[in-house]
Amino acid sequence: MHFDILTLFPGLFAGAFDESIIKRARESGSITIALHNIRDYAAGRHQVTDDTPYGGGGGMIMKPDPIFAATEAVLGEQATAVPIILLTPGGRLFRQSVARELSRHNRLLLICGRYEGVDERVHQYLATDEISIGDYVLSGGEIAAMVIVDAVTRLLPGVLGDPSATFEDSHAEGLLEYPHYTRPPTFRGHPVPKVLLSGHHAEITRWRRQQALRRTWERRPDILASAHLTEQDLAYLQQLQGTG
Ligand code: 6GU
Repeated sequence: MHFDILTLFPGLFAGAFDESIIKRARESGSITIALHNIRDYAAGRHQVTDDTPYGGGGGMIMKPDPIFAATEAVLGEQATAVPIILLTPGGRLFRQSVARELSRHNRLLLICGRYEGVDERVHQYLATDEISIGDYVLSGGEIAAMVIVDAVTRLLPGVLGDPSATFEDSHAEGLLEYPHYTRPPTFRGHPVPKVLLSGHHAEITRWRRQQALRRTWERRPDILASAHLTEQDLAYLQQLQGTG
């Protein structure tokens, strides 16, 4: 996977891509990342990238011409084949299913907008997709771009050592994750649940499933409806409703 990231603040990305899983994915060649400073594509001696909004009001708006020029220079011949994703609070919500969808491409171009706004011509005539990472306000799309690069990279073949790790993760299956424990068996008086020390694998599997169901029911009832549930899962949830 190749990521092109268009931003006014390439320095924000230092660090995020230089540690842990992303670092290893880059070293092994699973991904490549190219940062492009939009300012380099702005015309004139002052290389202006934003301007005041037509119609008045506060804030500065990112000008369309540097963003179009940067995109066209970066993509060249590939301009039609690569998703051009504008990171903006008005975009479709980023979720695991979107990460999975993006991971099927071999190249993505991410445009980091600033919160105050990007000229509408970029939304309408350049971007092929618009994504938001949640219902809160960020100063710009840079952190959203990091989130997308991370979530997509973990899905690429060979990036994580153990393929079962991605499958069992929260959200991958539509449920929150069950609780995890490691040594010591009792920490400050708080013991690890006995079943996990029992060696009964079937019971452990059942307990974990029930914990995942309970957590999801308690914390994210909104995602339960679209989870893949068995008859047994439904019976357990019925039981929870009764005792709840
Ligand atoms: Cl993609 N951009 C900004 N500025 N704020 C956001 C966002 C994006 N996603 C959530 N909040």
